[in-house]
Amino acid sequence: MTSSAELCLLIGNKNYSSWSLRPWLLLKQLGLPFQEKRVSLYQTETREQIMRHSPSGKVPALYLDGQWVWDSLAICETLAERYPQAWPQDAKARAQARAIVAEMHSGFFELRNQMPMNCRRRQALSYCNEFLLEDMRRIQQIWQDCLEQSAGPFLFGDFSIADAFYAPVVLRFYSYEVELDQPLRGYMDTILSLPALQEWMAAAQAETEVISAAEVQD
Ligand SMILES: N[C@@H](CCC(=O)N[C@@H](CS)C(=O)NCC(=O)O)C(=O)O
Repeated sequence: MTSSAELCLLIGNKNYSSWSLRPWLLLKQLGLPFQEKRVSLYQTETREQIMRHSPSGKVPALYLDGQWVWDSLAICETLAERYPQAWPQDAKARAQARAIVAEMHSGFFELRNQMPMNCRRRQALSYCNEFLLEDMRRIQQIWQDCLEQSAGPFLFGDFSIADAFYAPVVLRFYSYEVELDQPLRGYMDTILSLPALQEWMAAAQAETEVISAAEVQD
């Protein structure tokens, strides 16, 4: 087991950094105390600050057991080796969770481009093209299937890495005022009411940097 005192998570702006939110939320839900090091993204000095810890030049990165691990999925998998409750315990559910996490990690480009995370936003898009609608449809199908199988309240019953990966989508749907029916609305409420997520959103509200949607690489 890792001594939690050694954990340090490098993150970007809470308002914009959807990748940072994933391991941050997982650490919180696992109940692991950790230090937080925040860099302000897309500034002149940003790359140099990140490169001190994360050779990819991207956040998030986690320091544990004397080494830095970068990339949100690699961080969550590394934590799951030590805290197996991070994945569903049933092997079939775990395989499905890994599949939908991989789908999130490597896809949904229209959603990322057209609905970048912005916790402070509260405004619907004026227009959605068919590609964005397709991403949104697929995500809703994923949530529907998982919640039907698990009966909730999280995608696989208990909170898992899958929820950490889809939490930024919940925030996007909330910010861009996407209306959903039950049980998806209930799932959004479950995520949005997590004390940790409330803490993240409050910190995002308090941030002062403003980054244009075109600059954010989500
Ligand atoms: N696949 C990476 C993506 C990380 C990523 O793109 N992070 C963005 C911020 S949310 C970043 O660090 N951008 C800084 C830059 O490109 O200069 C992960 O999962 O961690």
